Amino acid sequence: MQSLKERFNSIISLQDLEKFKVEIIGKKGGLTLAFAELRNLEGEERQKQAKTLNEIKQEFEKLFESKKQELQILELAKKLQDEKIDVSLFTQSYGGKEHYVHLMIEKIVDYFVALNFELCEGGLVEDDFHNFEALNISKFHPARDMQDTFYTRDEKLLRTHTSPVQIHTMQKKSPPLRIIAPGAVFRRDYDLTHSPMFHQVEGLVVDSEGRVSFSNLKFILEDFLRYIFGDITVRFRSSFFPFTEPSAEVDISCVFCKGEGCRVCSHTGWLEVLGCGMVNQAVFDAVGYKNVSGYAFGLGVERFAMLYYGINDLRSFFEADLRVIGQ
Ligand code: 2U9
Repeated sequence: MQSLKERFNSIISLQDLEKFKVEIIGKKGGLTLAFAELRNLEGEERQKQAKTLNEIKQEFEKLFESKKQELQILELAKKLQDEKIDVSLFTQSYGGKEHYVHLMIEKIVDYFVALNFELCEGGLVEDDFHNFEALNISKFHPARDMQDTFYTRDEKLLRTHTSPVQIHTMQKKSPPLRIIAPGAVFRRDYDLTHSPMFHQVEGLVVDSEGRVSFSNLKFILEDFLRYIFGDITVRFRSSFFPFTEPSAEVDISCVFCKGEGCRVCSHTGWLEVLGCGMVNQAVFDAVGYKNVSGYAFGLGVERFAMLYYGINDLRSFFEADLRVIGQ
C-alpha cells in the first residue's frame, strides 16, 4: 500500500486533493470507517488502535494543509500566467494626455529654468520647523489657522505650502540661490474654489545683501505673467505674509473681459494671481544666513490653469473625467 506521503505527492490539483480528503476522512472515508470499527474492539487493543488512528489522522491533516498551500500557490501562478494581458492587442487606444495641472506646472517651471533657477522638490510630509517655525509662523500665529492641515501622531504634518523645500535647500547650500519649487500642498479647506490638495509653485532668490531688490522681483514677475497670459496689465498691492516683508499681492487685468469687468473678476477688472515680497530677515535667521537679501513669490497652479485654459470649476481637475482631460 502507498504511504500517505506518496499519495499526497501524486496529487496535482486542488480538486483531486479535495477528492482524496473525502476518500480518507469524508463520511464514508477509510479513516472514518476505521474509527467506526473501534467499537468492535475492547480494552487495550481498542486503545492501541485508537491511538494509531489518531496519529494517522493528525499526519493526514498536516500533509493535507501543506499540500493545499503548495497547490494554491501553483494555481495562482498559473492563473496569473494565463491572464497575462497582451497590450499589443489593442487596435484603438485613447492615448495618454497630460493633466492640465502638470502642463501648467511645466509651463511655469520652464520660464524660471530658462532664467537659471534650480528646480527643487521635496517630501509631502514635513515637520513643524520646516513648514512653520522657520517661516516666521510661530505656534500661535493666526496664519496657522488659515493653513490648518493634516497632522500625523508623531507630530509630522502634510506641508501647507512648498516653502519647506526652500528651507531645506538653504540649510544645505550657501547663497547665492535661485530656486523654483513646484508641488502638491495640503490644507483643511473644501469649497467651490478650494480643495484639500492643490499645487503651488514658489520661487526664491537669495544673494549677498543689497544685490536683490524689490525692483528685480517686480520686473521678473511682470515679465513672467506676460509670458503666461500675454498682453495684460499687472498691478502690485501691498499685503502681509509672515515670511516676507514688505509683501505684495499681484493682480493682472482680467483675461476674460480685458479689464472691463465681468463675472469672473467680480466686476473689478482684476484677477489676483500671485503673492510675493522680500524675504523676512527672521527666515534668514532661522537657517543661519547672514548679510543676505532675497525675494520670494508663490502661486496656486490650479488657479493659473483655470484662467489659462478657461476652466470654471476647480473640482473638474480632480474628478478624472475623460471629457475634461481629453479636451
Ligand atoms: C521662503 C521665504 C518666503 C513664498 C510666498 C506667497 C507670497 C503667496 C500664495 C499664493 C497663492 C499661496 O497658493 S496660494 O494660496 N503664496 O502669496 N508665497 S511669498 O514665500 C517664501 C517662501 C519660502 C523661504
